[in-house]
Amino acid sequence: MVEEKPKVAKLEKKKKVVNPVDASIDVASQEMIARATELGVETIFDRALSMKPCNIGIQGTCCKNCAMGPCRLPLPKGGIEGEDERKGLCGATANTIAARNFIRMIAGGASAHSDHGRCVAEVFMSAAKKETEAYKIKDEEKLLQVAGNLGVATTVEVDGEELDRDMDEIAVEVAEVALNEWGKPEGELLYLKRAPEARYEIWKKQGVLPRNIDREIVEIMHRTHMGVDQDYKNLIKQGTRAAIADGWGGSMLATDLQDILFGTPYPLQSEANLGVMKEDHVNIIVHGHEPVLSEMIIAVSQKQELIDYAKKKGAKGIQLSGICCTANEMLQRHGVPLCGTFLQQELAIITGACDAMVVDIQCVMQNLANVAKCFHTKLITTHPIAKMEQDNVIHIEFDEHHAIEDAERIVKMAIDNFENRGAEVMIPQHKAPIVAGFGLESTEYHLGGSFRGTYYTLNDNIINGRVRGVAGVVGCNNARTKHNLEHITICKELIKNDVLVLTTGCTAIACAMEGLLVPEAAAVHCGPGLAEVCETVGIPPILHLGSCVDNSRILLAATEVVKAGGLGNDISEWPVAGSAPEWMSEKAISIGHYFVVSGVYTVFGVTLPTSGAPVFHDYLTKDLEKIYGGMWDVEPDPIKHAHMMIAHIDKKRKDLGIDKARERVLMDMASRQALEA
Ligand code: BF8
Repeated sequence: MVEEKPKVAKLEKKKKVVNPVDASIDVASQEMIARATELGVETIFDRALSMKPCNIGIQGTCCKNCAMGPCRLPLPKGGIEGEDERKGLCGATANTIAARNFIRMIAGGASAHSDHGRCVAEVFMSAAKKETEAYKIKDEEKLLQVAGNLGVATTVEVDGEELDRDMDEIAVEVAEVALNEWGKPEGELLYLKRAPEARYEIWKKQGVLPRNIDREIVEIMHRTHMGVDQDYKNLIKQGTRAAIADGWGGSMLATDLQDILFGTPYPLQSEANLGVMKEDHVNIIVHGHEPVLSEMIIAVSQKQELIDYAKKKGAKGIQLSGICCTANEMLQRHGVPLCGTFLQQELAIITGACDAMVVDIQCVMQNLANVAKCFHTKLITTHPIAKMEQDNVIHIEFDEHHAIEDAERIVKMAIDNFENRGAEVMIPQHKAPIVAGFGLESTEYHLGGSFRGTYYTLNDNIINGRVRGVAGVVGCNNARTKHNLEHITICKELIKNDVLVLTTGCTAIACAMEGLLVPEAAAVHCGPGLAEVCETVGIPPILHLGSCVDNSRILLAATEVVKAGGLGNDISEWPVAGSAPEWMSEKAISIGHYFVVSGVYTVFGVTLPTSGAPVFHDYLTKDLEKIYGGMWDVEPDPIKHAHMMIAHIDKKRKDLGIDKARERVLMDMASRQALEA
C-alpha cells in the first residue's frame, strides 16, 4: 500500500503593500495610492514591489533575436578579468548583443515619434487640400517659415514681378514635401541643414546623414537580425542615423506641422495635478500623444449645446484635463490643465470622478482597463494601431474626415456617464499654478526681447555668467524609482546653481506640479544670477517647451544660441547639458542618442541597458565624445547627476574662456559695478 504523503498546507504568499510615501514625493499621488490600497485596486506601484526586473535584461545582454536563444550573457559578479569570452550560440559577443538591443530601442523610439509625425502630416495634407472641415491652417507665418526650411517657394514670378504665392498652394506643397521625408528614394533629410554647419559637417564626415526616416528604422531591424552586423561601432552608427532622423526629422516635422495646424505656443497660465479635476463637472481626461484627437475634443467640449447637455445631466460643466504628452500639447496651445504624469494615469481613474478617459497612442498602460473596471469610467481607445483586449474598453476610431462627429460622440458618452458615478469620489485637493507654452519663437521673444528678437540676450547672460549654462531635462516616470523625486531634485539643484532649465514630457509635468513653472519660483529656488535674469525678463527658471516630440524645440533653441554668436560654432561648444532622470521608454533612448550626437553631454538616471557590456558601455560614455562632442552618462543619484551636468557646463565655460566672468559675477555687487564701469 502506498503511504499517503501528509498534506502540507500551502503557504499563502502575503501580498506586499506599497507605502505611498515611498512611491511618490507628490502628496496628491500619495493620497490616491493609499486610496487604491483601501479599495483593493492594484496599480503599477504594487506590481513594482512584487515583480523585480530581470537582472540580465537590465544589463542589455539578453539576445532573443533568434529561436536558438534567448542567449543570456550576464556580467560575472567580479567583472571581467582578462579577455571577455562570453558568447551567444552564434558567437555574438556581449558588445554585439547590447549594441543590437540598444539600437532596436532607438528604432522603437524613433518609429513612435516619427509615425506620430507622419499621422500629423497626413492630417495636414487633408487640411491643405480642404478635405476636412475640422482642421485648418492656423499659423500662416509658421507655414511660410517651414516652407522655407523645406525648400518650398513662397513667392512666384508673374510678368517679371515677384508675387506672394497662394497660401493653399504652399500648404499642399509643404504637405507633399514633408510626407516625402518618410520614404524618398534618394538624397538626405531636408531639416539636417537647420543644424549648425559644423554639426552637419560632422554627420557628413561620419556617414550618418539620414536618407529618409523610414529607411533608417528598417535598416536597424535588418542589421540586428541574426547574422548581419556584428560590430558594435557599426551598429551604433546606424542607431545614430535613425536617432538623427527622429530628432531632426520625424519629431521636428511633427512639432512644425502641429504648430501650423493648431497654433504655435505662446506663454499662458494654467494649473497642474490631480486636483484640477472637478467633482461637480463631467471630467474627461485625454491621454496619449497625438494632438490631432485632443484638439477636436477641446473644440467640441466648448460647444454650448454640449455644455447645456452636461448641465441637463446634473453637472456644472465639462472639465478637460490631460495625462502624458497629450496633456502638454493641450496645455501649450489652449491652457488645458495637466492632470498628471505617466505614473498618475491609473490614479486619475481611482478618484472615481473620471467619466471618460480617452486614449490615443504611446505610454498608455494596459492596466487602465482593469482599474476602469472597478469604477464607472469609460475607457475609450481611438487609434487604429492602439487597441486593448479587455472587454470593458470601447473603441471609437477617430478619423480626420469626420473628426467633429467622433469627438462629439466621445464627449456625449462622457456626459451620459456622469450620472453613473458611485459614491466613492475622492479628488485630492492639490494643484499648482503654472506658466507654460515656451516655444522656440516665444523663447526668442522673451530672452531676446522684442527689440532684438534673437537669442543674443541669453548668450550675453551666459557669457557674463549670470546664467551658468542651459540644461534640457526631459523624459518619463519610472516605477522603479520614487515618482518625481529625481526630476525635482535635479531641476532644483540645477537652477540653484544658475542653470536655466528647458523641459518637456513628464519632467515638465512633474515640475509643473511642484510649482516650479512660475516666475515666482526664481526668487525661491534660483542662484543669484539666474534669479536676476528671470526676474528681469519675467520668466520661470524652468521653461516648459512642450511634449516629447517637442524636444526638437530644444535642438533648435541650442542652434539659435550658436547662431546668436559668442559661444562657439557648434552645439557641442557652449555650456549645455541634457538629462532624463526617470526615463523608461524606448523614445527616451532615441531622444538621448540624438541629443548626444547633436553634441550634448546627456546623463540618464535609473540605469542604462548597456552595463553588461563594458566595452560597448565605455564606447557610449567616453569614446563618442571624441566623434560627436557629446556623450552618454548615467547616474541614478539625483544630486550627483545634477553636478555631473554642472561640471560639464563649467568645463565648456572654461574652454570658451568665460569661466572668469562667472567668478567675477559671483563676487559682489561692488566688484560687478567696477567691472561694468
Ligand atoms: O513622450 S516622457 S512617459 S508621456 S515617453 Fe511617455 Fe516618457 Fe512621459 Fe510623452 Ni515621453
